[in-house]
Amino acid sequence: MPGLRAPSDYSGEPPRHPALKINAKQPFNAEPPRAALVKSYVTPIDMFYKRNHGPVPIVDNINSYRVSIGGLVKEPKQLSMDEIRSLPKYEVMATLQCAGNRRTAMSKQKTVRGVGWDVSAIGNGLWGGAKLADVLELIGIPKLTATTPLGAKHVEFVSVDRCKEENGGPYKASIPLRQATNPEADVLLAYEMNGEVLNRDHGYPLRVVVPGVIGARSVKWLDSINIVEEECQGFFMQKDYKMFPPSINWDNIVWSERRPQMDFPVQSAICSLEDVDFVKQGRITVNGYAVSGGGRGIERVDVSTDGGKTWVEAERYQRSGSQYVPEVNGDKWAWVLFKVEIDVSDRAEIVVKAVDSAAGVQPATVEEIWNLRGILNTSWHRVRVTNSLRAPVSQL
Ligand SMILES: Nc1nc2c(c(=O)[nH]1)N[C@H]1C(S)=C(S)[C@@H](COP(=O)(O)O)O[C@H]1N2
Ligand SMILES: [Mo]
Repeated sequence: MPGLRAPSDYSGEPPRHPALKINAKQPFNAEPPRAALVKSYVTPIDMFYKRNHGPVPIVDNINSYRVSIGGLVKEPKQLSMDEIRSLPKYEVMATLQCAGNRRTAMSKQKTVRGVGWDVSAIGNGLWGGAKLADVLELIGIPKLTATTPLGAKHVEFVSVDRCKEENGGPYKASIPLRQATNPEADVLLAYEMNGEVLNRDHGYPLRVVVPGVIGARSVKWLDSINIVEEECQGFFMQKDYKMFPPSINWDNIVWSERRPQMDFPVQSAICSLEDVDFVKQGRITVNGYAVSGGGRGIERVDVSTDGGKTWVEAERYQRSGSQYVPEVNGDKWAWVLFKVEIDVSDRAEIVVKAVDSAAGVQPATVEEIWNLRGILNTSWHRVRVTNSLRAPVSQL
């Protein structure tokens, strides 16, 4: 019996929390309600967004599961779960964000292609597993040092799930070898999430977690790892998840002109309010998240109640009990939650924007970053509130 296999239909899908908002059933794509995200710094597993491209793979016998490591290596190897578990275990707090997070808002500007997500295609997890750098060392690939040549090799991750985009072939992606062999990049082969055995939706028995990088590169249900000369040629690296300028449409697109998106830029969203919400006049608390890619911290979160003319700074926090100082005591791959008390009068447009530790800021509007695949909508997040039930929503 094979260790890990892909079913050809959706009859064997795992159970899921009924509160998830389903954006597509087959393959299963769902996100929690916004308000659920800010209830805790670490996102509960059942409230973590699920982004699949095919039926969820099945493990018949975990003892026969092996991950193959091959490609440009002297001695290809097959590792069992026991062998991976015998390597030092690391726990990395990292936020996973789908590049399509907030796509629905981008499609209001002009139609884009892809699953429609609200602001919750994101979650913060505590991932437990072996460092990829340690695994690669087992097959004779040394860790990154100052003298490592700038070689252009890549590490490709291949799953077993059947995706229509790959013509029924498996999901795959790659990262540069320099990142894979750098222990400080914290790339994991994770077998635990939030202290529990990884569940099926999130990649059981083994997934890659590439912190600070769009979720698409964190391959689930890992089957093989290949050292390759060029970056992975799969659909999701070459014909998807690339950031094009607003002028590019489906008639003039040349996919090879742009590189696959890796790090994600600074992002934030309000989670305690829906896009249009009725609130009592007076003081309210606004909560949400802010995060940046590449290990950059969140330097500031600004909130406005007048559509962006004036701003107040929100309080940022990660784990409770200690003050968050980016690059000093923060979880560098994780989001910060923010909280601010504001006064709302009759009606207001509440806006949030974050600033990362490289002074990266979010664009004010969607126009300037609109792209046909609808990725990386990091425009200021705006919600409108009113306390007058008589005001028609269209007039807000
Ligand atoms: N094998 C496999 N890995 C995958 C995917 C997939 O469909 N198949 N989806 C990717 C995308 S686009 C995202 S955003 C994340 C989602 O991870 P999650 O479902 O654990 O939240 O997994 C990535 N890894
Ligand atoms: Mo994604």
